[in-house]
Amino acid sequence: FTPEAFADPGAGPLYVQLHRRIAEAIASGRLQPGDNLPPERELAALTGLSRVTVRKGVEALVASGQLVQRRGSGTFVAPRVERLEQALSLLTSFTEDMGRRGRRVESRWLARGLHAPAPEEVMALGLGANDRVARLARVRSSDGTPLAIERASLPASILPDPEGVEASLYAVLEARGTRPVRAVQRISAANLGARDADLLGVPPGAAGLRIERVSYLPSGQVVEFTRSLYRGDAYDFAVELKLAP
Ligand code: 16G
Repeated sequence: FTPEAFADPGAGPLYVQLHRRIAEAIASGRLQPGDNLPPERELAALTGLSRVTVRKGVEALVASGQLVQRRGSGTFVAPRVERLEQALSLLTSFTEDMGRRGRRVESRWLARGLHAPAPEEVMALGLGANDRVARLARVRSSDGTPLAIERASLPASILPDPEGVEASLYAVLEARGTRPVRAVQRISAANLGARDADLLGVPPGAAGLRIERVSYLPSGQVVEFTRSLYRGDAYDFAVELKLAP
């Protein structure tokens, strides 16, 4: 652990600079998961910042999940998340995917309600002029680790009561006979902005996977238009390929 780990202070309040310098040292691998951070007093001496500033910067990194504090033994770089391999060929739900692995599912709701649709929702869902849209936005976690932010839009005719979805959306749809049977999914690379990174407990700018899913009923009616951001450090998407006929 060297002072060079804290090169280039950048701009902003001092504690934000410290936050950024430590976050960058973690992102670049100069600080490794499990590394012990020097005590507050030493960090202050190393960086030339006051102990109050150091404490604020470290607290912000603990809050965003990049550092962990263990009483009595100090502050550590958070352990790397276990990677999950996710098959791409089956139309499954997050709850089912985690259940199959014997993992717990937690969802933190960001928003849930009926709205006037945005133009891209009108397009994706094939809505009419007066149709409303049900929006469900949540951070999806498993065994305490946030893995993805999902923002689902459904026609209100399919989901008139978004507040009624407590856990699994697909379980609610299944019970009503409107579970999708087909979907088109698009995956692209993204760097996570500050807010999304914070929700996922990773440094701002960390690698993410943007996934868009449009799913359909057998009739061809669109059920959901879901935009998700998955943690790039947590997911491997796998698909089986067959020889072209
Ligand atoms: C998956 C789907 C999402 C769907 C959700 C339902 C992807 C990228 N997304 O996460 O489109 O809305 O499952 O999950 O696979 P739930 O039934 O657990 O609420």
